[in-house]
Amino acid sequence: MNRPHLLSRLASAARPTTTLLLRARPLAATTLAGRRLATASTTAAAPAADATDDGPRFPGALNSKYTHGLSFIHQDGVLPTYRVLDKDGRVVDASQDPHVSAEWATKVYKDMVTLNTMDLIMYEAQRQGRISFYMTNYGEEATHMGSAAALHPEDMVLGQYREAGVLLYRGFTLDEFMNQCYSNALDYGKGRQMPVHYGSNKHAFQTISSPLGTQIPQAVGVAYAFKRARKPNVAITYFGEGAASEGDFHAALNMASTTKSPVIFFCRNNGFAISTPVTDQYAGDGIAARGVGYGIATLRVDGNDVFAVYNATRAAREYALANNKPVLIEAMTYRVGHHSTSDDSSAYRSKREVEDWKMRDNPVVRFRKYMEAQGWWDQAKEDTFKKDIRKKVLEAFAKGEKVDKPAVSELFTDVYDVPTPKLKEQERELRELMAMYPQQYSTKGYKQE
Ligand SMILES: Cc1ncc(C[n+]2csc(CCOP(=O)(O)OP(=O)(O)O)c2C)c(N)n1
Ligand SMILES: [Mg+2]
Repeated sequence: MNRPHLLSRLASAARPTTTLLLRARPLAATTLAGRRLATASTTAAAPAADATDDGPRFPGALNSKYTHGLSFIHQDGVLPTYRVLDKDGRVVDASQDPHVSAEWATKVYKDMVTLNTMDLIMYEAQRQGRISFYMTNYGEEATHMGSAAALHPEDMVLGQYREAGVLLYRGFTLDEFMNQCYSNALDYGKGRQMPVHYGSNKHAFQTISSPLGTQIPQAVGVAYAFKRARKPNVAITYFGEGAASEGDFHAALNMASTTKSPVIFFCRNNGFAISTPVTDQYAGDGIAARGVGYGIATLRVDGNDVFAVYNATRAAREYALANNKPVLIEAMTYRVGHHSTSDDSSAYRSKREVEDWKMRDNPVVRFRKYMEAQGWWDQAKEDTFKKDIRKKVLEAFAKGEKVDKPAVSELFTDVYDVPTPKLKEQERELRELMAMYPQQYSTKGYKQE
């Protein structure tokens, strides 16, 4: 007997018009709007349904038919990974070429190199004790730039923490990055957040928060509000495959699916949740298979391929807006750096494995090869740009380090419109302590009141 394929079963159980898998097609702008997404393959046989019967009509599965075959559903396939560029930067199928301009490609490439440069310098700064914490983005650059380039500047971003490139693409300046990492008086968060917990109203980028997964249901709320206001924008939420183990992830997917909210769930599957490899995180087919289970259009994509991520996000955005529905993208990649400056990944994975990934599939190198083949980039441009951007990052770094820390009084502002009696009491107590122990509570380097 044929073993039913989980996805095919789910697909065939859905209404004929329901679309489960988002399959990429050529991206001519005219064909994108209102496109009907491809359905999951239904070639694998499901247990024979009784065609003579109308079906049980249970409200929980209205279109289900009776069957006389007793068989459990097993997953026996793995969802494919959509890609456009091969490892040498060549477009594999011309129909998928997004036909970008030299200007588009140059910005994307330069932003990826800028991100690498900033990561290198800030990581070292933490090692030298100049900032308290940092997280690098090595290996995941294409997921940032490819997705950011496909969004509208007013689409709301709700990130996890390893998506600095999205903010960079949107125009957050090096100074703004440094002010946040130095928790100085110019930081929009007034120094109250850990480094890399960026946020910017101007860039429609909600402030990062440390507890995993909280941004995922929040993004559904944003998308639902957009829909209610008839605002032609989506919310996009980024999260790691580790965060997808949180209850919030599941609640969010179901909420988005049932409220029909235009949200893009963008999972960066980089193989690890700190030290826990994916093999210990789940036994199913990654995160994509979960989207299908919640009735959400889903696509797995090569996260090291800027074009694949770009095409996927662009199609997802158009689909979400045209249909008022969520989309899930699982971008497959590899976390090349340590989890954060608090981690040493050599304790749980071999250095050799990391080196292999760097050599075998580096998203920045892959895109550079594409650029070079177009005649848009060469070694001389690379050398000049790298030198120039390093100088700019170091200048911003030196500038950010010199700015005073926020005034002490800012510790007590903003949460409440009018400070509560308890807060006032705490401030009074703090000031007493500062007066009593001026050495220990020096305000040198802090903005004076
Ligand atoms: C609710 C909660 N649980 C645990 C943590 C600790 N923690 C921080 S990051 C992380 C791993 C997340 O992995 P993943 O979502 O895959 O993102 P990645 O770091 O790989 O980008 C964990 C367990 C946390 N911040 N919040
Ligand atoms: Mg991860």
